[in-house]
Amino acid sequence: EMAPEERAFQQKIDADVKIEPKDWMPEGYRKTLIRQISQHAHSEIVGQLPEGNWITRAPTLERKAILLAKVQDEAGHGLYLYCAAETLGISRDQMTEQLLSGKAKYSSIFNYPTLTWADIGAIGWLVDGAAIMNQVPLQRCSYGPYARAMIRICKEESFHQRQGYDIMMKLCRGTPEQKEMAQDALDRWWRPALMMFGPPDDQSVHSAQSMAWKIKLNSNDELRQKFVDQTVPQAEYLGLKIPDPDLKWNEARGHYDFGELDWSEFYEVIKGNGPCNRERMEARRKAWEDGAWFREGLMAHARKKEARRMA
Ligand code: FAQ
Repeated sequence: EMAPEERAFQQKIDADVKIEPKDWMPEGYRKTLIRQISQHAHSEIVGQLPEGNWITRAPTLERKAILLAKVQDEAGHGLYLYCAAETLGISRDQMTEQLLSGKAKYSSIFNYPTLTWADIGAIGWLVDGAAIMNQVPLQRCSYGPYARAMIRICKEESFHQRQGYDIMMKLCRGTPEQKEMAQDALDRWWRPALMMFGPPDDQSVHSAQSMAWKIKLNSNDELRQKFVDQTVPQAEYLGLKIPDPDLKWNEARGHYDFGELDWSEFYEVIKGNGPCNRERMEARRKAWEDGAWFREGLMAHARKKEARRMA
């Protein structure tokens, strides 16, 4: 039995009326949004690390400038999303604490290493491609500040995706060694990219409630399937082979069938046992500690200004 205010709230959601920060909302809705938006923000921030690894080694000045701009965009997305989460009554410091203590997650994908330049292409093509697939529908999600943040973020993500595909094109039209490097990157990033969409629907604990609240508009498996269908022709155009012997067009379904993923690997990665989890968290911890003097300086300045105002 729903309380009257909760029934009114659900009616608004069902009618596609946006929920705004000062509107009444169930505690579970607020908590779910804080969890998802903050984890999304943390993903953008941690997501700078694998690519940042290649800024100093980009093959040309132009590639370096593009990569630098992309990584800066990710910092911007993170800050945007922290602000959206703050409208729900949590502070950025609290979110950072939750990340550093391991309570808040960030996307599994950023716990894999970037071994060659082709990985920067594969990340743009596949990781940003998956991110867009997930984020375009979120532009229509029920929470106003999150939906609006997604609009600009999606525009930038589509530039990111194209720069990645452009790197892959260049490598695939290059020497045999370059093409091999592109294939190797696809081989390593394909399955982790498919896991970005989250566990299979029958193991997704939050999906049903989040979909009823329109915090999510599609299920994890729906988006994963859409991503496979979109990406297979792109791989064919590059002349690369998707590393899945079970991948096959299914005429009756009108979709590609694809092989079962190793979900034990996914759960290990989100528990903290992926190839780079420790390194990533260490980098974030160091950034937080190294920034302490600056935060203290800001606070001291604010106190001085306040004291002057009161005098
Ligand atoms: N990694 O019940 P569900 C980017 C967790 S894009 C880690 O299905 P939900 C751009 C989940 O949190 C990447 N954990 O969960 C970029 C939950 O655990 P919890 C970020 C995952 O929330 C590109 C548990 O498993 N995008 O950064 C993952 O309904 C290139 C059960 O799962 C977003 O965050 C995972 N892959 O659905 C940046 C988009 N999947 O929280 C740099 C917004 C699931 O109870 C370079 N988020 N879990 O402890 C979402 O759409 C959803 O949160 C899902 C998960 C779809 C990720």
